[in-house]
Amino acid sequence: MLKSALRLATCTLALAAGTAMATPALLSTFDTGAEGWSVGSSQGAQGVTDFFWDASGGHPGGHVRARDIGDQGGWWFLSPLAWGGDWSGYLGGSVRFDVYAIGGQSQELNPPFEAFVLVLEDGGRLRARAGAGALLDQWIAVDMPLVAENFNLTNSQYASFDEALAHVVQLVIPGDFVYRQNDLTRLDNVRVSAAPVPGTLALLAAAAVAGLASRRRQRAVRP
Ligand SMILES: [Ca+2]
Repeated sequence: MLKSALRLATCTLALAAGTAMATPALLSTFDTGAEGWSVGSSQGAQGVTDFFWDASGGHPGGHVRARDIGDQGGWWFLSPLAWGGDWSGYLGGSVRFDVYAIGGQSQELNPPFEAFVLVLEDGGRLRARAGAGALLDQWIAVDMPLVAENFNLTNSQYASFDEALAHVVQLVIPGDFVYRQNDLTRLDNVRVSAAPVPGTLALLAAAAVAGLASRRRQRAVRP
């Protein structure tokens, strides 16, 4: 009896943990297409080429990829404009993506993968602060919490990170990682998630413990 009650409590806790996980609000796994993503560069259409959706070679399944044309400037992946809007609900959540930069003729001067940008309605930018340089020839998971200390607000009229987050136009993920190389870069599993609801897990865990105690009482009064 106690075993079954404990099992019930364990199930309830597992359910609670699942409930507390943030549901991805924006997600591209590229399993059936490019899902509205595109590319851009500092030289317009002259800086990037061969953008296409590949049904395999992702992490896993499909992914999108592109490469440099020239050796100057930079290029990047652009989210669908439908991803823009008020991101206030993602405050404390995170931006995640998997990126794979293929090393070619050079391994020099690798900027970090984490340096993605949120374009804002007033033309300003929220730039993710990044640390280490890129690691080439392997899938790298970037996971950046959407909190003020991780971003620089530039060229914007918005007073704070929180205010700027309410005016997002587009997510821009860099694709150019090696100076003066025709970078070939893959992108997969882009995910923008809200923070878990605080206290949900604790409340449901408390409910599970209360349920267990109640069953113990019921057992005690049985003949
Ligand atoms: Ca995929």
